[in-house]
Parts: sequence; structure tokens; C-alpha cells
Amino acid sequence: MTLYEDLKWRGLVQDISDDKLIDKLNNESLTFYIGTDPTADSMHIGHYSSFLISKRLARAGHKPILLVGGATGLIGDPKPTAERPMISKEEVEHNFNGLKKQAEDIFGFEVVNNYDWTKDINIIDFLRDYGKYFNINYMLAKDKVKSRLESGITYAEFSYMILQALDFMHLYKTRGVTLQVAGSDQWGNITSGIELVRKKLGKEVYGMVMPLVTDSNGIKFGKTEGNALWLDKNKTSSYELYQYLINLEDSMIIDYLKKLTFLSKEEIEVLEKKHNENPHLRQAHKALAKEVITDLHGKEEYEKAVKISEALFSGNVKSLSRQEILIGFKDVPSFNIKENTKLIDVLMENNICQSKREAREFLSAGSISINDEKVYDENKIITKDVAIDGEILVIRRGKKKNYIAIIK
Ligand code: 485
Repeated sequence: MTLYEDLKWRGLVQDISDDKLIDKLNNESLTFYIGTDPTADSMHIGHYSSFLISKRLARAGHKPILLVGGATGLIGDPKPTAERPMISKEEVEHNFNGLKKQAEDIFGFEVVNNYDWTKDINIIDFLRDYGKYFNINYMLAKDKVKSRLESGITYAEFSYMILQALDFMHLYKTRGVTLQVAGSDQWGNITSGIELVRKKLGKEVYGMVMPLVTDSNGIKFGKTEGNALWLDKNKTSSYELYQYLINLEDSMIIDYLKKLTFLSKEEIEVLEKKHNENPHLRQAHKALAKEVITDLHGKEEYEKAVKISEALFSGNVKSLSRQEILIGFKDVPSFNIKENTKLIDVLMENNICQSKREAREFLSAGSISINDEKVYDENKIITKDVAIDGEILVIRRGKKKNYIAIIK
């Protein structure tokens, strides 16, 4: 397969600006860029799915440049629905530093900042050198602006596309960048840049956009209950990521393998077959989790995520360390207890049971466990030697209720 055929097969090409790009992708070595704005101090898994294109093209011999928008982040790319709240310059700078480091660590390519070439442009030059090339009618017709005409859009956000176009031209002139890639929502901004370079320099540059990765309901990949999955492992642990990936909808799994991993067509076809034969074994899901987590955080983090998942699933928390337990039970209620407290008091005081009678019933029915060992004795005293690393107790009531007690 050629590079372009591979990208097509993976479903990564939604649009290209000109068919000439196909030949260039397959036979030349292009310098290209992809950008993101510092609206948060970490990228999320949606960004990962787009930024992966940098590795794919690099492997095929093209040269990537990653852009973090220190300037554009101060303005805000119009969202289809509403104006973005303005973020302070300090926050943009803080976010910029986070994203730059992340982009370098995860993707390993050079990162540039558009603040460097826009900060000294004065307003008169801006209007003469760039504003003059943008017809208002053309700008109004762009999807993102069009969708805001009813609800309103400020002059600042309206001007955003000029800034991104200016970046493309700057990178063309200074670095020989001839291709910009992004998610499909960036089509208007990319074509503005192509037009600017054509009108001002009489040169041809190209754009390629990929579909945004979503589930079968059109919900963006990586959104869980309104939260994003972050690429910073201190914000979203590898274990959480593993759980998310392992539980992805079956109908989408092959699509995700194509879009989020470097596994070959042959390898993915084998996984597809295994998945269709034995969906409950989740072999395709496991392969996806392995590829994504290893690429993002490395082999050790992946192994830790599997270890925690298996220990929790098979009821063997004792095989975990204190730190692993706290990762695995991040969202579980936790409280401190004193050594030598009676278990029944712990159950009562922390609302695990509502009354002594209820506590006794649970205990005698074998529904209470400490570190995955059933406890029947209502007079049991909690001591450090039953705790993990002398400190942590996982108390389970029945199959669903879990608590973390920390002996202080
Ligand atoms: O010269 C550029 C300046 C800024 C940008 C790109 C080039 C950022 C761009 N306008 C943007 O807003 N990107 C989004 C972001 O930063 O979150 C997302 C896109 C998505 C995909 C991803 O960045 O919505 O499609 O391109 C990497």
C-alpha cells in the first residue's frame, strides 16, 4: 500500500485541498505542520488521535513541525456554538509550557510557537499585509463563522482565521512547510492559509483533514461523563485510560484500531477475526489499549495498568502496592481510621452499614471483605498487619460497594 492508500484505508482522510497532494505524499518528502491551542495545560486523547498523523507521515519520510499556538490561544478559535471565555495571558503561558513539553515527549518532534512571529506585528501592518487579502464575504461563508452569525461573534474571534492563515504562510516562507493537517473542523482555517499563500506569494500549498473520531452516537472520542481523557498521566492514569479503551463499544473497535494504532492491515484483520469469533475475550480491545498506552506512556505504565485491572477484576488487591491501590480506587470513598479500632465501628462510622444489626447481617452472610478476604467476625480488630503496605485496607460490601480505609 502507498502512504495515501494506508491513510485512506484507516479512514484518516476526510478531505484534501488538491488531488496533486496524493502524488506528493506518496513520492516526495514534504515538510508539514499540525497545530493546537493552549486552552488547557494538557492535551486529551482527541488531540492524540489527530497528532498521531505526525508520526505516520514522519515514518513515511515527511518532516513534521508541531505548533502550539501561544498567539492564537490568546484569541480563541470560534466554536460553532458560543464565544470562548477569554483566558489570561499567564494561563495561556502556563498551558503553553505544558503542551510544548507534552508534544515533545509524546511525539518527539520540534515544537514552534506562533507568538514568536505574531507578537511584533502592529495593527496597521496586520491590516495592510493580511487584512487586505481577506474578503469579508469569504470569511462569512466559512462554516464556523456562519454558524455563529445568529448567536453573535466578536471581532477578535472573527479574525482568528487570519492568524492561522498567517502561520501557514510564515512556516512556508521560513521552513518550507507545504502541508497543514488537522481535524475536519479546521478546514476553513487551512483553506484560508492556502488562499493567502496563493494570493500573496503565488505559490501552492496543501491541506488535509481527517474526520474527528467519535463513537456510534457521534460523541467525541475520549469524553467520559463530560470529562476528557488527558494525556498527562497525573490527570488521567494509565489505568483509567486502560479501562476506557477496554470498554469501548464493540462496533467501533476496528475503526479505533485503524485510527489510533500503527498496527498493519494484516494485524488488524487478524484481530478483527478474533474479535468476531470471541468478542468476550476482548482481544481487539486489549491490543488497542496496549498500543495506545505504550505509545503514550511507555511499556511500564501499560503493564501497571494491566496489573491493576487484573487484580481488581479477580479480587486480588493484595498483589498491589499502596500506590497502585490508590490509582485503582481513585473514585472510591476513602477515610482515615485509627489502628486497633473494631471493624464493626469502622463499618458504622463510615456509613458502610446503617446499623449494628445490618453490619452483623452482612458479616455473617460473608458480604464484607478486607483486602479481598471475607471477614465474618464482628469482633475483629483492625491492625496494621492486615493492611497493604501497613496502611491501606480495601473494604468491600457486596459486589458493588468499595471503600478505602487508611490507617493513620
Ligand atoms: O497555525 C495554527 C494555529 C492554531 C491551530 C492550528 C494551526 C489550532 C487550531 N485552530 C485548533 O483550534 N485546533 C484544535 C485544538 O487546538 O484543540 C484541535 C482541532 C482538531 C485537531 C486538533 O486540534 O479542533 O481538529 O486538529 C489537533
